[in-house]
Amino acid sequence: AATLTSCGGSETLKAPQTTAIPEIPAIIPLPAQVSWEERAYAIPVENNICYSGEAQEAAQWIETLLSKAGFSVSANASANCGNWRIEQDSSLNATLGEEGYQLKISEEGVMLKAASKAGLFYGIQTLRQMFPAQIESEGLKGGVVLRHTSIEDKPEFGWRGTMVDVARSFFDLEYLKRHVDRMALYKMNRLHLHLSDDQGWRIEIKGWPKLTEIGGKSSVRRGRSGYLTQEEYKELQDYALERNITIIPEIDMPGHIYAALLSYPELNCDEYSNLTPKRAIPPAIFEDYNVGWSKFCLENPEIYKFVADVVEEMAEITKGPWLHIGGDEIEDPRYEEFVIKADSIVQSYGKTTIGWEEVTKAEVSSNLISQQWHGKVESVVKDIKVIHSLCSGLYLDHANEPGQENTNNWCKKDGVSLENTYNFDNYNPNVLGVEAAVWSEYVLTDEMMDNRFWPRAIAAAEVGWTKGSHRNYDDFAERLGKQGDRLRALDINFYRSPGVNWG
Ligand code: TNX
Repeated sequence: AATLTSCGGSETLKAPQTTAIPEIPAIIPLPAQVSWEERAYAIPVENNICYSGEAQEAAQWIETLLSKAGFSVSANASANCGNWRIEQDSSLNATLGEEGYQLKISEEGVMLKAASKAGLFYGIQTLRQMFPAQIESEGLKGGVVLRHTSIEDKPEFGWRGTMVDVARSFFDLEYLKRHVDRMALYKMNRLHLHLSDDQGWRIEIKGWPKLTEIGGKSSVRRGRSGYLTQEEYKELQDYALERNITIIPEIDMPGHIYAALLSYPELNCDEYSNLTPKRAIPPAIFEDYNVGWSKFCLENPEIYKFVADVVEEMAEITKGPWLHIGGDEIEDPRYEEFVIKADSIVQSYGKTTIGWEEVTKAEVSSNLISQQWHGKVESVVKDIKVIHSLCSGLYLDHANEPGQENTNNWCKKDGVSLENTYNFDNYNPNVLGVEAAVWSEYVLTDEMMDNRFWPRAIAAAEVGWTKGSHRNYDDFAERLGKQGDRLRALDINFYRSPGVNWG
């Protein structure tokens, strides 16, 4: 029990750790319900993790956390034996939902409960944010004190994503894993990869090898080329799934397709002659920025063989239920016919189609998901589900502040500020959630990609997780500033957004 605290600053009377009550932690995203008490729990030197149900993975994550913090740990598959108790119990679904959790810190230790692996994982991310930032880098030598608390938390939206454009400039497996780690810390759960575009093709397709042999070698001017092998894609996918993140692959069709046309000229109508501007023979790579000029030869039924082959291989290597067919920025009388056929091909391989909002001009299946980017398309299918990526708040290739170089500005001339991202509010029952996107025409290095995503993606994470009525920008900015140390410890090249005290 806590005993003496000295008033006179005597050297000999050292207050026991349990009396030092840590500051209220700045958790992001803000939990649904949380109460902090004026008491502290000092983690003992030796720890015993007990778990029940399917909580072994969660026990391992806690073990990792505790060892980074300098404690010794043992784990047991039995319910009630130690100071760390983790319980997976599917019947909690009724109260906590698929991704919710309950976390209690008291004099007995730490108790974490959830209906699923995902919920346990998120409880651990909350806990992780209560530990000092040094656990993210060099680690600690013990002495961690947690504040007593009782948290009951679950997300507002099931879709909390980011999109990385790996097509204009390539971002490799190693970077994407780091990106996944950062998303996980903020409880994001969907990673959309824009795998093909005019400037490059980034995923190995075994039946059409030139896609990567030729299309994988180009990029936007000064950008990076390359591609993911199917093995690398699967490795990333498993790494992400361990962190409750599902990969959504996008093959953008029937426009934004020049890298495939370059690799297989027969997919184009009459050699290259119908392309404007003409990309004539011998096939020249496209490293420019303009969009909306390339397309498949939509009169040629052969293109559907290509679509089916690519969709089949992507469906085979993808564990999540979704395939994204792109569908943006193209005018053609046969566009709608293409979208309907591509949607049914995707469904025939057992997946649900996602497309950029233009696809809903066509009479697509009602389970197709529309990803809105400018919110201007009047969908012909009623009650279609929507993912919000509205460019005015969620296109993070736009400048952090007016005048930032190497950014797009077509949606908002002055850029997309942290507050613009945070204040996104456009709920209706069809909204599945939000996705923050970075297009890579001008994003050529890992450091630049970091700078575009962070910290604005953290704002998007809170928008996806925390109810609108609980959110307040000033409060968010204050909590965010307190995470500055953690972002630095994680070696993230984040943009020091103005108005935030980064510490
Ligand atoms: C629009 S919005 C695009 C991309 C560009 C981006 C640049 C959408 C679905 N497509 O092709 O990279 O603008 O900001």
